[in-house]
Amino acid sequence: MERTFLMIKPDGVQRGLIGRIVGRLEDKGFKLVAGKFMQISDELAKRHYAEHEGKDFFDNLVGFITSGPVFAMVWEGDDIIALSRQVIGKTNVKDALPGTIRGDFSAHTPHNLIHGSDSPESAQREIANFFDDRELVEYNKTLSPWL
Ligand code: RTP
Ligand code: MG
Repeated sequence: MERTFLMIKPDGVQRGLIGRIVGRLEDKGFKLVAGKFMQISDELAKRHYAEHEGKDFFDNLVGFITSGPVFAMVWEGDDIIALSRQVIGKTNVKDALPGTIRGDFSAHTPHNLIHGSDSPESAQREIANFFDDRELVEYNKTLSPWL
């Protein structure tokens, strides 16, 4: 079982899409492990997006992600890192297919509604950036994961 860090960005919060985006993740069958509605500091934003430091869009990206509250989450499932990025859709809205969160709800890059970790290393780092271990809830889903 794999874990990933998913975060509804300020545009998703402002547009009132938290419920529908979380619903897509629940519909897929992923298991929610942690969730936190919060305002990201400048320092946390820079740490979260450290891989993009030095790129021309970095300052805009930090400004965007700190422009309002976000809904940070940890989810669990088999191959969830790759699978959740499929559910999310491509970074550029022109490439994000209908049926994906970005394809269905976003019309403007880089305001693409939700972040998803891109590798096990990123997931581990990003989860640790946002959550203490004791905030990750251990429980069994009553149904088998494939139901
Ligand atoms: P994310 O990290 O947010 O899940 O998105 P991603 O993996 O699909 O895309 P990534 O390459 O990691 O880029 C992070 C976020 O930066 C913004 N961005 N702007 N050229 C640009 O202006 C540009 N490129 C990327 C997007 O918000 C993207 O999601
Ligand atoms: Mg990324």
